[in-house]
Amino acid sequence: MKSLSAARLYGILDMGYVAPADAERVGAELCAGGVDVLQLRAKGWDELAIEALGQRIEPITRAAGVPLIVNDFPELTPSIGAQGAHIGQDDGAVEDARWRAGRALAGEVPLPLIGRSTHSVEQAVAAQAEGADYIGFGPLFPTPTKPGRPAIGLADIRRVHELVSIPIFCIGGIKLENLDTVLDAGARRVVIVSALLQASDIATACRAAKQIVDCRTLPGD
Ligand code: 3NM
Repeated sequence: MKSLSAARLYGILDMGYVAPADAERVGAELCAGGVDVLQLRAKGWDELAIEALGQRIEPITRAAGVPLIVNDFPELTPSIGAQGAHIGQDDGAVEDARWRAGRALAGEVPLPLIGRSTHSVEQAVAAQAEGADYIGFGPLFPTPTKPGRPAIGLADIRRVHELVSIPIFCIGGIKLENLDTVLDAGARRVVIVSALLQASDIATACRAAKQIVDCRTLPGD
């Protein structure tokens, strides 16, 4: 299984962009294209439907050695067989999410990973302090994938990397066209959603993004 600490490109199977019948194909294309982590995000879906979808996707991520992260519903982590869950600012404490994601299994399997969305340097520092395994940091640019959330721009990327040592995945409006700019601003890890899911060839777009991010990675980074 790929490790979170080595992850550079985080993909999201966002069901706002994917027809349910295409979920396995799109998940497989993202994995084939080289995502290092895959999140299942199905806003507005009920928990039972997300569980069933997750159970369809998990064999694909497992075969690819890609950690699978469930958005919003930590308690679905064990029944899906996912590696962890992602929560937002309003979703309670990280430790609570980890407990719901299967703390009872501690000692038998690795503890579930818990990621937190952060939208400022202060929130990023707080997420690390409360034990998050990684954070999202954004949205850097306005994005149709999370409408209504103000963009935070690129100015704080260097500072957040100085203050936070857990993996930081910059997110929001990142595309192949602005990826170099984002990396120039100090990002080392990125999440790309619509620019991959709306590409005419998802795996090829993914490989191109992965190559750009990987070739900026310094030895020991
Ligand atoms: N979370 P795209 S931005 C799911 O800032 C999500 O917390 C964000 O999608 C945050 O790559 C975002 O299409 C959407 O802009 C990212």
